[in-house]
Amino acid sequence: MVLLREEISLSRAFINYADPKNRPAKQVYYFSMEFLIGKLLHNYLINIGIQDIVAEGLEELNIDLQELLAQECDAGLGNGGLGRLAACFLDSMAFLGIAGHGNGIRYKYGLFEQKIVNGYQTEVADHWLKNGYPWEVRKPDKSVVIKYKGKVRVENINDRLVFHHENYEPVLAVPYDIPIVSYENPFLVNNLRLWSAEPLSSELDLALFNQGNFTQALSNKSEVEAISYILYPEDSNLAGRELRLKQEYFFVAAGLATIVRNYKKNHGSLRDFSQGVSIHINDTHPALCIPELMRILIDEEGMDWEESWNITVDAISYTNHTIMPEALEKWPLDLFRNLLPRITMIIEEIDRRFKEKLLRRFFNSEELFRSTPIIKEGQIYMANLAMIGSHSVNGVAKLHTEILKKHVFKDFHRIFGYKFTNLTNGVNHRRFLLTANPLLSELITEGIGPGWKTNAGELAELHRFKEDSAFLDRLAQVKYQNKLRLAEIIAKGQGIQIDPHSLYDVHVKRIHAYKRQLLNVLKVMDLYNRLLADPGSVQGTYTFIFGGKAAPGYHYAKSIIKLIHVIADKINQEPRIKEQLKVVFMENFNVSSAERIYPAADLSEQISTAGKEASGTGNMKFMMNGALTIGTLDGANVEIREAVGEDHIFIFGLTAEEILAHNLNRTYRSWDEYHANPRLENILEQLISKQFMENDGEFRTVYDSLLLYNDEFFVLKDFAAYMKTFGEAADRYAAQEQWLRSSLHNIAESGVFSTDRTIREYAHQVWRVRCRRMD
Ligand code: 26V
Repeated sequence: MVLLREEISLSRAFINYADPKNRPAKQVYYFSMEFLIGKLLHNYLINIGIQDIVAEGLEELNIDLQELLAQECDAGLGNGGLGRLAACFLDSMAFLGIAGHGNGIRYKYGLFEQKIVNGYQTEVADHWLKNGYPWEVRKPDKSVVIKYKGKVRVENINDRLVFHHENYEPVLAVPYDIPIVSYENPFLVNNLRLWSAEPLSSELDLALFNQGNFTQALSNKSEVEAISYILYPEDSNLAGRELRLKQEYFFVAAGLATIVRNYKKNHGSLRDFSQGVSIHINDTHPALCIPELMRILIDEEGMDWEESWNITVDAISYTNHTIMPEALEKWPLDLFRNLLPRITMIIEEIDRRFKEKLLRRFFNSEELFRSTPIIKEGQIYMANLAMIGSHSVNGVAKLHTEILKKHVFKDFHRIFGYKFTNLTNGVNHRRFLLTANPLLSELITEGIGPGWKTNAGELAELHRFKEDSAFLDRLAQVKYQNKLRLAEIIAKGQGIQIDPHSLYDVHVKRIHAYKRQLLNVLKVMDLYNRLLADPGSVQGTYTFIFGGKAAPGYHYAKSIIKLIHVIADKINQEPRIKEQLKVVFMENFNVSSAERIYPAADLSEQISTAGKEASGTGNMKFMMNGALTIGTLDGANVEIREAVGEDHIFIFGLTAEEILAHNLNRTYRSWDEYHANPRLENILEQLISKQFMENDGEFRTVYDSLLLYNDEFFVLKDFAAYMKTFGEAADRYAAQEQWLRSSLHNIAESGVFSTDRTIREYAHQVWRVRCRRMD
């Protein structure tokens, strides 16, 4: 590993950045609170192109490369989709020759490790740094002082207001750099910079220490270190805690300070800053980039408001990743003012000027005045700040962007229509296909050559083999081998024997009511009931695989995990059906286990309530690995259907529009579904039956959510359609050759979902930066 790092720095030495032709036109900085990077060694070996030679060398030393790879810790500095997308983007930016760097937080503890105890999720701290991390380089000389609290003194000097931030509490931000190596381009290494919080000076603590004030000395230190201590494990509910806001300002201020410092070193002045720098904010968590850049330009560079504002808006772009109202960030103004007094002043001024302009342009539209201001009723709305302070706003799938424009941000769309674009997500196909599925990758390369690795669109050439039964047989063999591998992992991990010939129906993602793992559970219960009542009523054998973490305080999601385990125990032990159905919950679903699961899946469950899942990216990873999707018309499922055609995907359920109409007109009554469907009625009663569940009414809240609270996520409404469509999928699977053809068809059409495509779109449309790798 040491050798590798030397190689990397060696490769850097070859580039003369002083030579303008080597200097990338523009630097892109991707600000994200989360980077779910997973393991890196395998990725490095593949990207540098030395996997085989390293494997051979290790063999001579009697070391198995796979075993070695397994030793690396999985860097889980993210919750789910948003964080993994950021990691895929870094890879594709490096591949395309964009000077694109990540900027985030070096959490001492990443996303908790999930341990299942008696069917319940428990959380264990993820001390991923405990044995050191070989890929990071600490850069203490590039540290930055971050200022919290204190007071702002305003002075009038020569008719100019000058702002002095005094009596602040300083925190030292120390960067750690992780190299992002480009695929097949050893000369291009980008940087992921993660910031760690440390007390500014040990002397300060020492002074307190020497006075005998030990407790105070230590508590100052831990208060500071708390900032980069832990990743918040909530991905859909903002607790509005001060520490989280501290984290947000921390990596924003540290990142911008170094960017500005570098830029000034190379260009002298900041006048053309936005021509040389793009700052992308991944959701609203880094939205403080807007007031912080304004602060630097005004307070430190002495620019006037107008010029600073133009530079800021021109440099910054924003991606929205969710429309769930409870995940849209808002903060109490008082909390803000106390923690970030100068930043709050700037936000107030941005808000004041925005309202002033609004009044001039839309003087008679009350609705606009109600919805768009940044500060309302004592709260700061971060999405509104992000909309107003950036030149580009994008959603992450076509449907999602439409919902943003027509509903969630419709008033902003009236004002800033020109800012809105759609940039459909992708996944890094070199990680989730080339690296994660070597058998399939070899088969593809044998069939169409290696070009798909650098141009995922070439996967379309696989269509040639649709009628080639020898090729389809080999595709089946590859899938079987991958299923066997997963069966072994499951047997070893939880002692459950699954049949690799059965249909693997896989539902892995964060556990959330809107993602409707419950709908899948109801399906499994129904199959179970039918099989018990009439053994011939269900054909085929099935393995239902679930996986995913629940936010620690999200009780409903935790009950769903328990429910899956109760049903799994019941089914797996039932002698009359255990040969036909199996249910497995994969503990601690993370990037590494995902890389084993996707290649082994037959059916990909993407069954969120239409309109709720912004895009989804697991759906794309499954598709690339030859799984067929059963899903609703939600997020990028819509575009997967567009790509493969409706014969090669199993779509069911209400559309986003229908759901909207039900909500608007209050026309949905979940009791009607209950009464209309005896099978459903039976399952629901089983949920609260002490005999059936063998517990004390533990799932009453789940039952109540469906009936007493009128089933907010339309689980019951979509149940019948889901069962019918699942039946169709099962029939297709039974007709193996047809299934294989569809599977190949999905792989062939998956190229468009590579982040290489997504990043090219960002580069052209948003960042206006050239890709050095030609289009
Ligand atoms: C939101 C919040 C809300 C407040 C507390 C902390 C916290 C942390 C993370 C988030 C982000 C949730 C948004 C998210 O992960 N969205 C997912 O983004 C994926 C990439 O665009 C997309 O595929 C998923 O559909 C979307 O749910």
